[in-house]
Amino acid sequence: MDDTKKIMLSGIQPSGDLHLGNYLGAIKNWADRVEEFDCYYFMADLHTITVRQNPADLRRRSLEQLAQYIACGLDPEKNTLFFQSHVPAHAQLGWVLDCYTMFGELSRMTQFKDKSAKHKDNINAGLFTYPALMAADILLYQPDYVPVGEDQKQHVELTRDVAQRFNGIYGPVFKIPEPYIPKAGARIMGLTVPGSKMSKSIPEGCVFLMEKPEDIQRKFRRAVTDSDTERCVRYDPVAKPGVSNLMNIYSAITGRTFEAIEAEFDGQGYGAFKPKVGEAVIECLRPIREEATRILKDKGYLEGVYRAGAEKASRVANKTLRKVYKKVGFVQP
Ligand code: ATP
Ligand code: LTN
Repeated sequence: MDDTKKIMLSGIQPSGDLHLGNYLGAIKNWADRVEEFDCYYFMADLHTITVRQNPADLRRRSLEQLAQYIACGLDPEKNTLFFQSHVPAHAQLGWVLDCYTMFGELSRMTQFKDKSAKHKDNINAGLFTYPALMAADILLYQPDYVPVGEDQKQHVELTRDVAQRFNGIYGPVFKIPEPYIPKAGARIMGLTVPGSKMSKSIPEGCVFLMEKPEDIQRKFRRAVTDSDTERCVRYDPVAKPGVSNLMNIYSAITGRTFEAIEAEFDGQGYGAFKPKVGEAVIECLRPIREEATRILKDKGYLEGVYRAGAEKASRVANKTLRKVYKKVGFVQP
């Protein structure tokens, strides 16, 4: 490991199949920055049980997610890939940080408000204190950057506040991390409801990484466009949220600017544009799907990856945890 490299860390909950929003908002950026950073990416399985999960599905999805991380370009030789539950320091530091995170702060978290409205019959304590565990996930590795989609910015800001509070009491224990949010793709909206983010909870508007090409194309052909009379491809998220979202997807995949996309489809209607975006997405996801399917068959390989990942992650995480335990006054074992 090169100690001079900056550190990047992020995680995704294996609570559903990975989708285009996860890929463009988060994973693609992780894979793009591999050479520059020392990178840690994990499956946030501890977080998933804040919402009730079927155990067999959770286990299957967790392994699938690891295979998909690798297929998206996260080479396990260059990135530390692991399951959060395999590194006990997350839960251990999570508890400590629970005691340095305020009730009022947690009450303001948008994700808590959304999820408690969605799961009224299971508003458990873990759902509420989840951001303190996320702060622990991050701070254990002393990262410089946390690459996430726009919706997670609030949690990274809370992490910074908690780290500053802790450092204020005990001295400089934690590095203060920055959220790292992509310019294109930070907030992909649903194809059926362009007013809300693409999410597995609205599957008709959500494109999954492992989905068949014909299903992806069908979703794009049915994508909601706008009822304005102009009907031309122009970026205007307020007046034309549906088309602007498709442009955002196309831009994130092809690297083209909005002006270039407007020029490419000049004089053509939505009918020509939608399948073109569909095709670009299909071609982008095809190698990922094929590679993930191949990797998933090799359980021995996956096991090797996550064991080595947990070992490396534990070494780094335990170092921070020991420092924290000492600072707060626990007797050394
Ligand atoms: P849910 O479907 O329950 O809202 P999710 O699919 O958004 O969950 P998360 O685990 O919350 O999944 O997100 C994983 C990562 O993907 C986070 O960094 C998040 O910011 C990013 N992300 C999720 N959805 C989008 C989206 N629509 N656009 C851009 N980034 C996204
Ligand atoms: N809260 C995130 C997942 C997550 C995460 C993290 C992201 C858990 N721990 C640490 C970045 C860093 C989510 O729900 N998408």
